[in-house]
Amino acid sequence: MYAPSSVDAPRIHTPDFITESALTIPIYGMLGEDGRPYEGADPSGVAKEIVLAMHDAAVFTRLLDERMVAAQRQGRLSFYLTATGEEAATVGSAAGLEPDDMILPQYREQGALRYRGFTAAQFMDQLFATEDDLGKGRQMPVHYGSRALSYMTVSSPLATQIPQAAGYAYGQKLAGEGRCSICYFGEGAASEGDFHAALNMAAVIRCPVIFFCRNNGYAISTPVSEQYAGDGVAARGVGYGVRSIRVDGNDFLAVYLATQEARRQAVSEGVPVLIEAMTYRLGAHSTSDDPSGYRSRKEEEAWQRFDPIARIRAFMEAQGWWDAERDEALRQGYRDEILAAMKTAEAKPAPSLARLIEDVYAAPPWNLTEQYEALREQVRANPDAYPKTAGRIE
Ligand SMILES: Cc1ncc(C[n+]2csc(CCOP(=O)(O)OP(=O)(O)O)c2C)c(N)n1
Ligand SMILES: [Mg+2]
Repeated sequence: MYAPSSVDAPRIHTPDFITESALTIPIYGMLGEDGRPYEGADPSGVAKEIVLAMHDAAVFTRLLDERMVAAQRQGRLSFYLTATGEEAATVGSAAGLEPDDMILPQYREQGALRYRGFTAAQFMDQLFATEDDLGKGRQMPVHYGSRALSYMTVSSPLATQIPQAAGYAYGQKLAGEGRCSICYFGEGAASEGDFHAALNMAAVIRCPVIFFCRNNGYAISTPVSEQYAGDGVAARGVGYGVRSIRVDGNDFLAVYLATQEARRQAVSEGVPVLIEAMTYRLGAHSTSDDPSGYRSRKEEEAWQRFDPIARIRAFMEAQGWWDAERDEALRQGYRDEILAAMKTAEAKPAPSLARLIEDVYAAPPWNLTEQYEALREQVRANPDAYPKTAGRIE
């Protein structure tokens, strides 16, 4: 690498610009569409238990998403956001980490959280804002967080987590913990200034962070063709001096192996690494969105055949690891567990109203206390408008 002033840089004598297509990054893939390893791709480094664990977490996530969209349609839940089609990207990457590595999510990474062991009950306590919600009911649905599972709470403003991840990883390096952080974000969030600041900072001060981009084709209704003209997000990493790879985001094995290797390099060399996982958001952006207004059925159907869960199933079948009875029992068990957890959460009390102003300050300052008292009076005076909270005033 040459500094601009380097006397060693080779000289050219015609004004040859580097073309915008000079860097066309290939895609790292292990499994073809049919679930068979590509010729020359060796899947033997991925243990059967890991494949099963990834598959199971992805199936749980898919079923959870289906059930919660239905619950939103039934008016039981205000909002939900599915990860359908992106399970290999989130679950596969979580599997490639160590359990103590910090995850800084965007919001569509419930698969990673599930892989770490978040239970159906914990999902429901957050979604329904019960008194057992780890976030004390203060966030809108899908803003999960878990200290025990090293999963930073989701932030709604896009790209918040990207510079935070660089800083967090730098702290881990200074503490000599031998850990790294992973930061998930969409290709849309990579248009935010914070993405650029984070990559530059991480490269210059050498932070052991994995920048994991889920390139799912859309930022709500804006397709990637209207988002950037360069070679995606991986090419930007190279520009900042961050080693970068593009992977097939619907291939569990490739995502797992790439993340494992990224982790090894990040921790052993103390450097950032960027992974761009090419995938497709099969569902709507959220339950507030209707994709039929901006993309065709044909396009969606074309992507169905890359479904990551179908592909890992085909791989398992080819390995002789598939057990139809186990699969049926697994799915039925998850469905029952999710439904039961939802019913339990719906019947649980809301957190006490006072939880609203805790945790930011050691003791709530006068202005928060004043606002709390006004709110308390409002709830007291209109109990019918706040049926869950009315009985939860201290
Ligand atoms: C700073 C900011 N701007 C806009 C929004 C509204 N918004 C929420 S999600 C989203 C699209 C993000 O797309 P992408 O990063 O590709 O993630 P994906 O939803 O595709 O997973 C937008 C514009 C926001 N939350 N924060
Ligand atoms: Mg996107």
